[in-house]
Amino acid sequence: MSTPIIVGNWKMNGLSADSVDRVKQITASLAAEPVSGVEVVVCPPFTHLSLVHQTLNGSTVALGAQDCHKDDKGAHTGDIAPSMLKDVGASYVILGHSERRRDHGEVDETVREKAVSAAQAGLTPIVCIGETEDQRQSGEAEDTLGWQIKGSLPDGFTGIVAYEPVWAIGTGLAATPEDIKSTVAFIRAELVRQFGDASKSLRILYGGSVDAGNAASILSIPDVAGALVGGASLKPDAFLSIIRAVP
Ligand code: G2H
Repeated sequence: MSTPIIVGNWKMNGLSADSVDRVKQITASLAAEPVSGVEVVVCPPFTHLSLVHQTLNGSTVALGAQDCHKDDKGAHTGDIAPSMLKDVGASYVILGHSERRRDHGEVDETVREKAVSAAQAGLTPIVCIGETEDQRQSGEAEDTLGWQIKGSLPDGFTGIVAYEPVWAIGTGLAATPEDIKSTVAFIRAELVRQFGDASKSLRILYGGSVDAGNAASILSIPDVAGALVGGASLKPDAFLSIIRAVP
């Protein structure tokens, strides 16, 4: 069985001192009461990456970024290359989050190109997929996920897939364990159908309003290998409770 992973997506929140303070609280708690068999990743805003990396200072907590460009250099004003993330100590990068698809018009093809470049730079891509409320209501959730898997994941993908139903993100209304179980089973079947048996070992995370109260029930769902946590990852106590809820 693959190692569960809890990823904190801090999104566009706080200043550098807030990120440093947060990571100090997380690492101090994990040093005092270590957890075994769980990977922990924090994904601060770009401008905090280097400082957070210095603050992690050899801790077991890994560093991730929230996006990268599809190219590794060139005339792309305001963008960040995968190798630049690697250079400041990142090991993971979140790609295709619905907020980037919404705010920056990212489409599956872009996400796939980014996943290729990220992996070439030595980063582990965490590729997000998920249906909107409209797609869910009109019975198109599975078709949407199928197309996103086909479009966003490159052949030979060895990263992580995060199932994040858009209607559950930041709403406080996580999907029910029953819904997550059946959708993750669909995603697994679709991965195997499209990419073959090698994709049986890919980790599938759930994201969308995971908090200290619902983490244990979500993380015990078969084939859910962890969580991508937004709002609750900004509160060290809540994030630590989620980490400690991994069965
Ligand atoms: C979904 C999630 C983190 P939240 O975006 O990726 O955010 O936990 O706040 O719903």
